[in-house]
Amino acid sequence: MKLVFAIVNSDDSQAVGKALLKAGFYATKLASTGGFLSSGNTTFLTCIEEERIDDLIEVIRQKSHRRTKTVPNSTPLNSGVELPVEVEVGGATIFVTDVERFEKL
Ligand code: 2BA
Ligand code: 2BA
Repeated sequence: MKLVFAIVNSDDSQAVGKALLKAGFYATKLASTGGFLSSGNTTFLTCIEEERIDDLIEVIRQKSHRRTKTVPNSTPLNSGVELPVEVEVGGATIFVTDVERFEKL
């Protein structure tokens, strides 16, 4: 078994959650916060058989979209003016780890 962590933009998390359920995946949703933008995102944890990982990632890919966010620039110009910068965020950031043991009691 593998544990998939999928960090999804908050704007996509409802669509991702629905699609996972529709495709028969079990998941746990955690409310999380991006360290850089300090804005909310959603982390889906799914424990699944290794051979189903690609199907899971495909479902998440279809519902997650890349978008740009404008954020204040922490390094002001010589003039002291702080020009906002654009940062590209999402679709989803996914990590897969091994699971030593999986039980439902
Ligand atoms: P945030 O940390 O809020 O990052 C939002 C976006 O800001 C990132 O989008 C990336 O484009 C940019 N960014 C983040 N850290 C940066 C840095 N140190 N220098 C320059 N730009 C930076 P994504 O890469 O799509 O990441 C979206 C969210 O996924 C992140 O939100 C974070 O919560 C998570 N994430 C991404 N990569 C991760 C990693 N290697 N480990 C843990 N969490 C990660
Ligand atoms: P359980 O299987 O006992 O799961 C209880 C909670 O444990 C789940 O809450 C979820 O948060 C977590 N969980 C279970 N299996 C997981 C896994 N493989 N990976 C990550 N987290 C896992 P809910 O999602 O609210 O589900 C409540 C109950 O609804 C489940 O009880 C199960 O009986 C049923 N269920 C959930 N997803 C289903 C699905 N895709 N198809 C059919 N039944 C589902």
